[in-house]
Amino acid sequence: MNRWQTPLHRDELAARLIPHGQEHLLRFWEKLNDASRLKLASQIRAIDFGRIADLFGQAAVTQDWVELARRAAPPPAIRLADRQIGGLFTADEARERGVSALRAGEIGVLLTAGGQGSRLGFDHAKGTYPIGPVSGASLLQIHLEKALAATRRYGAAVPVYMMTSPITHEEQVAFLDEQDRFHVPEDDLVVFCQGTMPAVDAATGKLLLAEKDQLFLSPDGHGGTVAALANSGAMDHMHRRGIKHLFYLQVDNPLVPICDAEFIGYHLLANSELTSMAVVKQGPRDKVGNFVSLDGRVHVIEYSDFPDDWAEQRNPDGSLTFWAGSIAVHAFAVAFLDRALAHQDTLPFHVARKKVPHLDESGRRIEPTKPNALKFERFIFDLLPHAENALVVEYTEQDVFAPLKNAPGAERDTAEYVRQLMVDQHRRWLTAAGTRVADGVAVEISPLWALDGAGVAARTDRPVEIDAPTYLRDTG
Ligand code: UD2
Repeated sequence: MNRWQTPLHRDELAARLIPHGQEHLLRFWEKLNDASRLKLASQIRAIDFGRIADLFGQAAVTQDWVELARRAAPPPAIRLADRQIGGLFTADEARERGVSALRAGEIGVLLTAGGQGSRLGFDHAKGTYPIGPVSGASLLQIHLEKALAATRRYGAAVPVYMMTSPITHEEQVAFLDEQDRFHVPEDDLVVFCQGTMPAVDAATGKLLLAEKDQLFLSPDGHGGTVAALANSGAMDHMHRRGIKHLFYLQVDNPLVPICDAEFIGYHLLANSELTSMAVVKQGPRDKVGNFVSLDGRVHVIEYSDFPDDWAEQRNPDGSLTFWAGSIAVHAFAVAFLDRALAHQDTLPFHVARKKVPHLDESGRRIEPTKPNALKFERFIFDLLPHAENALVVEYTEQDVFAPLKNAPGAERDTAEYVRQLMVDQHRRWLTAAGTRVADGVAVEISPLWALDGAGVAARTDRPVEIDAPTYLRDTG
């Protein structure tokens, strides 16, 4: 008899569960084979039941966002208009500073790619979505080619730290292998998986079983990146490679100007530990987080938590007082992440009510029709109030933000919307450089052909005229 079959082993698990009222997790134990018992036991052992009980207890005490929002002011920011008139630092100074850090090999990329395309009706890891308007290139290809293009431009490697989730990890690793990791050198792409949190019944706080041998677990939010960087060894890799700052993005937005030298430059010149890219919200209810300043610290208040009357406030010129929308692009000082890790509980958990399918007492699968469970997630932007000299830098939305989030038919953020914004951007770059692009013709530029408008202008082999759908890329 191996040790997993001994009654003692069941007792040991029960002893862990009973004090927290979670012994129902062993309800099907007698029916499980060895492998299933092993699986369930290791999941139970990984859970801090005391913490889950605390989170369930706190879930009823909701954060008073209204009170917080009323104390908030717009965040410290480098606005586009300031940059035109010189401001704190000029755009040229910032670009120069950013370029020198890139040339010194101090910058890495942190890409969170744990999400699935379920909201899009795409049953795969979102990063594998073929978004390229002409090429059909995946989101991952576009991001990795940008990092590779930055490596070539600045003559120093820009390693990419890519976070997957348990549901998307194997698929994305296989996808990258099939595509020869888009030619990113072995030591310049570190793929690591984020952690999970159990879901609990919203009424009782009891953990839910997805299968007889399997807890219902879901990704712990993009705030889980910090712990996952450390647990996976990615943090050590960064230290070994001398990476001092990370350019952070989420996989769903192919317009992100990865390693934009000007953005990195502001972050460095301001001695900021965490700098965020912002766009001017088009309307008060835009579905982006709001950057605000509260008691001298920068915070993000999610769109769903921002009270309407406060979001609708306007300046005398008619512009929104709370103008700064978060597009989930940041620069982090690695030393700041080290400090955050030393205080593991820096990031709070947010509670979301969701529909979670599970097994009932008799082992029957329940597919709830309304939210029945609580899920717990950490958000990366909750690090902002802990950062010294945190800063927001304004960019023009059409240059930096086209996230793929919605299925066809939605007003924005659909595949069609994202492709149109990509084509518009590439057309603007070509037209500014002197190429004539016929009306209505789709044109797409591979980041390895040109990383940005300056890259397009520098191409001496740029076509004079484009009158059919074209994908500009290096074939050599
Ligand atoms: C996020 C921001 C919102 C705004 C918007 C911009 C939150 C809570 N809100 O809204 O303020 O900036 O993005 O696009 O973040 N991810 C993981 N693991 C996780 C959860 C998320 O890797 O556990 C990644 C995932 O790849 C996804 C991305 O983060 O693409 C964004 O997550 P989301 O789609 O849940 O966030 P959303 O659109 O509600």
